[in-house]
Amino acid sequence: MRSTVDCRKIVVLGSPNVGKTSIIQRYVHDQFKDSYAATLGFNIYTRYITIADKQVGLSIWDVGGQEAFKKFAFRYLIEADAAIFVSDVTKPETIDDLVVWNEKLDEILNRKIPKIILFNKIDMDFDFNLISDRLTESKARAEFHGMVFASAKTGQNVIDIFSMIAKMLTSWNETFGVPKKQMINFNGAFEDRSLPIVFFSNDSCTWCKPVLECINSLSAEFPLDIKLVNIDINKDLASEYGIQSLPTIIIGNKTVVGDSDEKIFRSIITDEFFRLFAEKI
Ligand SMILES: Nc1nc2c(ncn2[C@@H]2O[C@H](COP(=O)(O)OP(=O)(O)OP(=O)(O)O)[C@@H](O)[C@H]2O)c(=O)[nH]1
Ligand SMILES: [Mg+2]
Repeated sequence: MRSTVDCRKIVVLGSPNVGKTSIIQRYVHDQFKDSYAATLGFNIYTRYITIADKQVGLSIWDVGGQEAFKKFAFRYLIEADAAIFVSDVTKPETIDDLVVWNEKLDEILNRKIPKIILFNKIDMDFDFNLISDRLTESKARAEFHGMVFASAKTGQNVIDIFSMIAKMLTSWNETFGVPKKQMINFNGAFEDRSLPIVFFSNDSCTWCKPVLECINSLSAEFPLDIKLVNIDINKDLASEYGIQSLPTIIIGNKTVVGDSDEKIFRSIITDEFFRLFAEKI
């Protein structure tokens, strides 16, 4: 019997030691190992996920981060449907490698696919400032469609990475290179040239409050149309967007999961504002 399951290929890329294998192991087997064994070449994992009542098979390609494996990039990047770029929050310099991987991917694919930046190891001490400085200077920033702060060790926000990718794949618009569903137009926001932002939270999410304050403070600089969605009350909207962890913030067509800082939000808002409105101004 022929399988009718829709299968998609996701490539996981980034510097050595950032936790690519660990993130996949956490997602696929719910396991974590403290020891490090470099991935030689690449390994493929499979997991099925249900999106909008449809089963999607995710074929997850774990690519060894060592320099030598870049030479064979064509072998594993070809026909990728989505990419996860992994960086280590304790080593901001690992953001630089994402630009290199991204260029390789674009060169081989020659088309737009959903891309997510994953900041791993948030269970460790790290300096948000160093991350945001590096990210705002990096060319990789404007290229991604989602950003998740996660930990393979604790499992925090790991499921969001793959459900976000699966959702994007099912609503991907080849022409515009954006997930259609995320082009939200609340209260005529586009007509007013204000940037739509949807902030998913609930009453018990105390750590969501400073993040919301941070975004609110940016409305002095940018015309923002911020819609707050309490997921306990708006259950339908939360399930339509597949919200798993809080806060989840949709800014234009970019999604951010987890804590972030003002500088990162400012740079995402600037990117999205210009992408959506620049040619119309
Ligand atoms: N504290 C902490 N350590 C982590 C986390 N994720 C991975 N590690 C550790 O980081 C090291 C590298 O993890 P790997 O998953 O093997 O890294 P990789 O990116 O696959 O490395 P390459 O295969 O060489 O490209 C291991 O010692 C892991 O235990 C995390 O979220 N928190
Ligand atoms: Mg590995």
